[in-house]
Amino acid sequence: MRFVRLFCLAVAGCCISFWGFGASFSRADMIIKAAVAGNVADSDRNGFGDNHNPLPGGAPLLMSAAINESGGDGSRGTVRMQMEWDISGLTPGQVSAAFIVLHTVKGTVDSLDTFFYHGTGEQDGVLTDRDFESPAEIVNGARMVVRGTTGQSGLFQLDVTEQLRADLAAGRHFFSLQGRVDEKRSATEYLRGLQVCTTARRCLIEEWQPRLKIVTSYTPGRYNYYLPLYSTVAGAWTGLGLANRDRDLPTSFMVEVFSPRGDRLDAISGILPKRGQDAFPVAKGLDLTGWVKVNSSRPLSGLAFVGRLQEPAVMADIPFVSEPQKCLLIPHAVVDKDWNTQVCVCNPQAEETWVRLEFVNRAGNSRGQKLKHLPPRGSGIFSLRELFPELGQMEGRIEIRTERSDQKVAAFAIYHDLDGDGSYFAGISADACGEETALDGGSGTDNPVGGAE
Ligand SMILES: [Ca+2]
Ligand SMILES: [Ca+2]
Repeated sequence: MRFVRLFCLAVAGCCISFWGFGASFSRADMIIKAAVAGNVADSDRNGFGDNHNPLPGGAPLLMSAAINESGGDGSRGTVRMQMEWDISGLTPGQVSAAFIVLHTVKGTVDSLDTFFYHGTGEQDGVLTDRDFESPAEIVNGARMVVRGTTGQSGLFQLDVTEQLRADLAAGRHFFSLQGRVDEKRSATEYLRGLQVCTTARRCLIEEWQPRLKIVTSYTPGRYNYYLPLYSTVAGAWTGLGLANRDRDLPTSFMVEVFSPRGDRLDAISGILPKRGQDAFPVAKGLDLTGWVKVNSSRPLSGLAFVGRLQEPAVMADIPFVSEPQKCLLIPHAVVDKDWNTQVCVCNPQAEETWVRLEFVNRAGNSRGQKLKHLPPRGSGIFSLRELFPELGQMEGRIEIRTERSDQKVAAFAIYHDLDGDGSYFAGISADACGEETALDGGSGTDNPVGGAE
């Protein structure tokens, strides 16, 4: 019996028309293009810069941090990517969140992770040799890994809210960031990280130059909602739809996109008119998965669509979770030769948590349980096939419980076929467990809730 097949949505046309809603009147980000972004290098290994890209100029179009490089200006010895933005028009109060957006292009020899440092160089909007050596602090959690095939372009974003606020408070006029690979890695071998577009004039697409994206002046509201899953990995896309439930007042909103490790990767803010609605993609181009938090000043109704454009095109909807729970129930879970179930759990709290995933068969008997760690503001996707390999075939339900009774999580499951072409793909919402509902007097009511911050 495969009743869930009825829920399958294999509608490419629907996915495409969704993008028609992408141009929105309401979202309010400020974009500052880099004053300069290019390579600076130390060719004689004395710790001081001695060559740099001749920017502003027509070339080079791409930069990358490297060691033991041999080449022209900016490409000899130990090479760092130096980026500077003019922030003289900003005040600290304007910055609710700030992200650096880098357009990447995978080169043939790219292999190393790139790390990012803040406060580097002479902060003057000009690329000079001395930009190489100034003291700098590493931006925690910012690690650009090499993805994709040669020539493939992508996006990398990092949260620099704290760093930008500190610079503005100190009265700085330029914000600077430096990309470096592990410079102790090898004494002789040429190794480099992922390529990033520079500010060279010949760069045909201006949006590909490094940008500082700022969410301005957002005042957090009292309503929080959670989407336990988004994905933009391997051709997947995620779109978010929001509706203001208030018939009399507009609402402000902020959408925050988190990685499974708990790093905030993006934020989008905006205003919805009374009875208004908006829809837009999240994490577009980031090639990542994770979870989403939505905050608003008035109550919202909303959902996400996650899908895949390549054939077979598939789509599933993910409802908003307004109240995280300490016990959640996935009412249908199957693992066999034809089917798999993946459970997505997010931890909206600022502290780590442990969750116990228990498989209960159709007769109501526990068949096994596994304990999984979720970092602060992190999430996990657990394939039941991989989580319970010892059980082989499974049919029943999954219960998810936090180990500590004061901690709460949100969850969602994806149920998909393995034997066919992958077009059977359904989302399954997690319900509060029965005992939870009884204790808490029901779920799905309007928050504010206590589970978030
Ligand atoms: Ca030198
Ligand atoms: Ca400089």
